[in-house]
Amino acid sequence: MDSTNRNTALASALVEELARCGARRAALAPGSRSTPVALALWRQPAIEVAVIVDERSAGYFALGAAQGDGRPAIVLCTSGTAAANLHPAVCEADQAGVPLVVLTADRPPELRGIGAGQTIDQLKLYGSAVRWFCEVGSHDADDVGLLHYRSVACRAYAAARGAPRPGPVHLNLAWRDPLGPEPRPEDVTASSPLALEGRGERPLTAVVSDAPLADEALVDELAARVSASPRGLVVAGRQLDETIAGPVAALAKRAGYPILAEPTSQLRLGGHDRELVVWPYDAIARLRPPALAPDLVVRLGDLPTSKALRQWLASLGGLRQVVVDPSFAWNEPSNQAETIVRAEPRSLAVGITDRLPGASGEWQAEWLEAGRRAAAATQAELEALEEPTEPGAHAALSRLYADGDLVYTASSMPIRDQEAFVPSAPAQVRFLCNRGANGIDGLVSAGIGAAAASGRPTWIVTGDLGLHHDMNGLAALRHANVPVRIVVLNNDGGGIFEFLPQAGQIERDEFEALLGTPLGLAPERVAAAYGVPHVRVDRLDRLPTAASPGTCLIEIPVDRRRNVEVHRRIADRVAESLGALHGA
Ligand SMILES: Cc1ncc(C[n+]2csc(CCOP(=O)(O)OP(=O)(O)O)c2C)c(N)n1
Ligand SMILES: [Mg+2]
Repeated sequence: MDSTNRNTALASALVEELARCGARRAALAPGSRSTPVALALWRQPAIEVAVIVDERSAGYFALGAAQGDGRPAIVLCTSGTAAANLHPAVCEADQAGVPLVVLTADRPPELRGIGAGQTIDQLKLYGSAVRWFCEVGSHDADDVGLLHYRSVACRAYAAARGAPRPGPVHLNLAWRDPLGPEPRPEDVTASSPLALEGRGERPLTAVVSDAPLADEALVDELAARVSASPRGLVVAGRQLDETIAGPVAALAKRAGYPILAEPTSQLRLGGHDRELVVWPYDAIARLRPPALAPDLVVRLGDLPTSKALRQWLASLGGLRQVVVDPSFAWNEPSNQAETIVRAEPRSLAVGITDRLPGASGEWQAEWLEAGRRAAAATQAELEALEEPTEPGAHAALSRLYADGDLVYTASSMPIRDQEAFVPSAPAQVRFLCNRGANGIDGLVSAGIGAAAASGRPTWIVTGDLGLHHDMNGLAALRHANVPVRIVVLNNDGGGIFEFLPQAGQIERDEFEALLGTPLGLAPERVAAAYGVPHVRVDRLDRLPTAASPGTCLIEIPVDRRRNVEVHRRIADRVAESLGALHGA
């Protein structure tokens, strides 16, 4: 603890406890009012600090960092609109269940609401988006004050990590002058060793919790349900736990259930048994083949992004859905789940697998054959195309993803095309995204934060408007000491909107003005502004040589309207190849 003055003592006690709880990373934006905490973070050897000027970017960087190393990340800013700029990342962290400790500096109560500078109402600023808000208070550095700061830090860390659901917490910290480390040793009046030093290596209060284990009766009952439903599917959407892949694959095998896995489920690619992974399920679901309609779905993670899959499952009247969600979210946009299971998924999968007799294999064979045909039809169509296309780009990129890589993918078309066109493969790749609140506003920062915290070579795959939205994020590249390859699918505007009914309902000039919004962005100039090498790839077969092994911005020029056409042609080709299978 730094006993230079009251503020240094309180701030360093808070940071000391966060470090003892396990915090290893902080993103902070500059400002005067936050100096006591900024200095404490900077001087705390266990915590690596990234200083990022733009608070929106710092918030997303911390969000990515928390996903990159699985620990709560700290983000700190000064008072005023700085704190409001953290709001997007807080919303994403809330809805995606990502642990963040948000520290906002504030003026003390006597300086609020009287026209003092840089002061807004920061109390409960993020509303219901945070797991816990605390107005920490302006204490003296006495026993009561220091113990409170230490205790608040432990509680904040625990609440962010998950009690029971991970997410953001917000501590509002008011500081009176002096904000810098001006010596006032008489300020520190605490005498209790616990208040002054805490517990040494260990946090003042360690909060011990774990996802609940399913009891035997529940496992029996779920296993009976799976046994009674030979036409079942495992459906896996975004989730962060790579260790469930093996047990879930084993469950699927014993049950005879195909696995429809979005890349962000961490189940589509990897070293686990992927024999039952059917990756082109988006193309299959568009056709709604009656022979492949399931009667039971066991779902892990979010519902996959594919609208075709969501709509097909929702249309199946008799379908029973079991959602495994240990984090106590209500992650059930279909409103049709029969059961939500609050239990640790690995041991649940093992328990169910052990109780299953084994399956006949006919059902899975039909699904696997459909998957093979859809994959072959997709590939044939992509190979026939000369120019780069968005589906082709994702397929080509996936061939470059190597063991240990991290791929952070933007909302809008990139996340959808990744889901539809990245084949299952053995490379051990971690897929992240901002699909809690689906914003396009912080992808570059989040990707770089994930790269910095994970130490994995990283691919950030974004649209051109996504790059535009977060080009400030490129400034954070200096905090990543691994290669970060930023792939920009440049279709000059919002390509996703071309797929909307509005595209056919309004005049083209209205569409371009209101939705297409071409900016004529020149990625090479954006890259140059931040000193990042830029390469444009006009033919996908040049991608492997163009993608340098180091940090770079790779621009792939594509066409929005042509993209719609390519998607339709692939869908038609898959329909033909599956039609033959199902006699349509
Ligand atoms: C912060 C935020 N603002 C607006 C939107 C609405 N929105 C969704 S997709 C999109 C266009 C994205 O364009 P781009 O990044 O180029 O990707 P593309 O659609 O071309 O694949 C917009 C504006 C959003 N999701 N998030
Ligand atoms: Mg675009």
